[in-house]
Amino acid sequence: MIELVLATNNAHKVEEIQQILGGRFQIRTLAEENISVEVEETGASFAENAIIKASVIAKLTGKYALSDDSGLVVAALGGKPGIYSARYAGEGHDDKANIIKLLDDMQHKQDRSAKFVSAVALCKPNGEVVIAEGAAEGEILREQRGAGGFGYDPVFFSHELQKTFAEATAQEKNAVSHRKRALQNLAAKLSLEYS
Ligand code: ITT
Repeated sequence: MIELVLATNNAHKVEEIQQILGGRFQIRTLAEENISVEVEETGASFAENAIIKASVIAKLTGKYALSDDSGLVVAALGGKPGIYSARYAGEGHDDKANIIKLLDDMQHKQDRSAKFVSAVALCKPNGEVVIAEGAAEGEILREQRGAGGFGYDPVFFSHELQKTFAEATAQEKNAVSHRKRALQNLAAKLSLEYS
């Protein structure tokens, strides 16, 4: 079975990706690889950042590396927080502060539409990269609902699930999420390549 290193420091992403990929790969985390790096996300898009993260980890490990760069794209905010979703309220990964800032910025907005976007990159040991994207449509609520998930999940009302991602079970979220769709699109690209 192919060893696949997940190029992320976000434990929630590890959990979701593991569930979505099932037992098809021998998944390794950065901790299991004894790697402790915070790769600087200098790209101008989700895809560019995903490529940067996967490439660094493939190089460090000599193995296949899979990364996810994701975020919330809000129409009424001109696409913000976008690639800056993790640090919307300032440096660090304070989900609570990010949600408070988002609700504050959206207070007087009528158009509540938003989407989660994920770009996933698979970097092969030879440095070759395959990239794919996925999205999930919904809207931003005026208050938080639910205790599951992570990040902006409590304020993201999924059109498909008719509840927030934080009210959904992990299985429900993983069936329609941006991350699931990106990984599905990646799998389709890879099977084309190997067919
Ligand atoms: P790595 O770069 O180490 O993978 P990170 O958390 O810094 O971890 P990103 O730079 O891709 O990852 O930032 C993504 C942010 O977007 C994340 O911290 C959340 O705030 C938000 N986000 C992405 N996917 C999400 C999801 O499924 N549910 C809720 N929020 C999500």
